Amino acid sequence: MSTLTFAEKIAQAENFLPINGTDYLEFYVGNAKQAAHFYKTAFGFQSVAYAGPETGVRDRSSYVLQQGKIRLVLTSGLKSDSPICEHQKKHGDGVKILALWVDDAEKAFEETTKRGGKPYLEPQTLTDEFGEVKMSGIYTYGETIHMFIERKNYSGAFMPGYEPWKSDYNPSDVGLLYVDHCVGNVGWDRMVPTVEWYEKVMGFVNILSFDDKQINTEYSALMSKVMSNGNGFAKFPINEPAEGQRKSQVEEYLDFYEGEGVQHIAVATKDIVKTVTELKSRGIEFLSPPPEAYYEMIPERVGDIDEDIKKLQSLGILVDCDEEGYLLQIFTKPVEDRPTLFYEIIERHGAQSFGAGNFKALFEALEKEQEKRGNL
Ligand code: TYF
Ligand code: FE
Repeated sequence: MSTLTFAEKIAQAENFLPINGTDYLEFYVGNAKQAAHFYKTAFGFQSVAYAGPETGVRDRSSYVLQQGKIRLVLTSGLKSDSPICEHQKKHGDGVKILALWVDDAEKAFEETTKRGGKPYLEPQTLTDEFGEVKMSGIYTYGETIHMFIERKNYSGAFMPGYEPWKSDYNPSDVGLLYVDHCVGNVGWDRMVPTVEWYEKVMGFVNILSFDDKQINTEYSALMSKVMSNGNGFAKFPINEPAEGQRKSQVEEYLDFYEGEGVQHIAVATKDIVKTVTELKSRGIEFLSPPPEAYYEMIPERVGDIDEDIKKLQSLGILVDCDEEGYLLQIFTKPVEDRPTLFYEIIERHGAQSFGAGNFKALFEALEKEQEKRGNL
């Protein structure tokens, strides 16, 4: 065990790219209109803004949704020759852009590209009557993009080009608050270069690592390293497949996404029991709960927790702890037909880790699903 606390590790990050948090996550999907309905109905997101032919944007439609600080943009291309449609054809629905809120989008672009970041979008200023938004972007793993968004005092719905989306259909939220972390799956032998890329290009630090010996029980083998920026507001764990008895879950992802990409988005709640109860009632499917014995072990493995263990068990919520506290987490099944993107719901009580104590229980449940798909 390392003697540094998470705060001490994070403080070692470089400071050339100050980040205030996640600005938005943009998905390229086959049918943004229906995807928006799903995220409203099932996940409780609220309608915020729209851009498309009706607002003068010819080649795409984008729906902006929000819950707490989490902002999603769901985008579809409108013609088969659109790069958005090409992306969707290859990868299926998936996360294209992890947008970070920065103070200076131009400096973010300069600092990262001079360290080797591959340009995606040169710095641009978008203006309308509500102010201006500056943005720039670079490639990270696969075809995934980090966009840098600077919005000093922009007062419009989302950004220039978008109009407020006033909908008569407004299902209630489910208590989701902010993006806790976004995990990327990379290919064989791509972990080290990707970690080095986050260190060199973004100034991030590696705060936690799991090698295949820790994660490879008899279950899906993988390696994982968590990268964080200097204030912990941007955390990107990176997974690489590892050789095991069975096909790695990361490899299954790579096969079906046809490349590297975002594996899961972890969203925080203050009341996981309430959030998960609500999500289930709206049709969100979660991985099957671990066996009874898992819950019997919690008092000795984790110690005292505020929640009723029976309640956690009835919902299949997992519990883990580290030196700084405990956390509660649960994972959805993939939210599309390809076994690619899924969600994690997480409630932290001090713990800054990612639930390594749950890997065995979690991967057993994951593997059950993988087996049903015939991909072991
Ligand atoms: O973000 C994490 O590292 C945890 C654990 O397929 C995890 O949520 C790792 C791999 C995976 C699912 C969860
Ligand atoms: Fe996670």
